[in-house]
Amino acid sequence: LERKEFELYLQPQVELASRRVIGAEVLLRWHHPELGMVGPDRFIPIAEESGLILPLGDWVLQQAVGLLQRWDGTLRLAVNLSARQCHGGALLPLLDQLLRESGIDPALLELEITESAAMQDPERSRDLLRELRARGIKVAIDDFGTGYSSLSYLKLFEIDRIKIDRGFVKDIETDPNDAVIVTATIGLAHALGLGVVAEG
Ligand code: G
Ligand code: MN
Repeated sequence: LERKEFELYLQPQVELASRRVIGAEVLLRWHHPELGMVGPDRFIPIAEESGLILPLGDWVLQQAVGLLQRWDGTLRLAVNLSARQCHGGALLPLLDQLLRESGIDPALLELEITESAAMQDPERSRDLLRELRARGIKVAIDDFGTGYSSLSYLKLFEIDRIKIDRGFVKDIETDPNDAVIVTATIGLAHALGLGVVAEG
């Protein structure tokens, strides 16, 4: 962070009905002087373990809100939250500060929490998600179907969207099982009044 070696990549999200880009997911990349580009699958678990995910995660949120402030007010940004950020207690004060200072529409910010992070402490997660949504921030469950795959949290957590893991989506045209799983997940989400994002 001090050497400014992190960069944010934006993965567009396309609304299938209109075929329009409606926003993007913010993905971290580390440009290491010797290792070259390092993916988040390599450094996020280490940052999570060491606690460095907290300043890193704050930086990502600040950058995302800064982008939203400069954009036109229609495109949304999704930001990944780590388990430690969710359960650390500093997230809500930071978000309040960023929202107040930027004046952005909170509904343009979507926070993604993984199944496994949410299930580490279901009660606290439920309270956190409730607090986020009370501020008008959108909430998505990331990597749906890959972690605990417990449907009980769909009852417990108030969320806006489900993100179907890329592992189910990538072979959807050739693997009939994947097609069935994705179809069923979309049906479940829509019946619950939730949006769906297919990853990958
Ligand atoms: O860009 P890529 O698809 O390789 O990212 C893989 C995963 O890395 C994402 O789905 C997400 O779980 C994680 N990741 C990427 N950027 C961030 C970030 O800013 N914070 C956290 N906590 N995880 C991230
Ligand atoms: Mn994600």
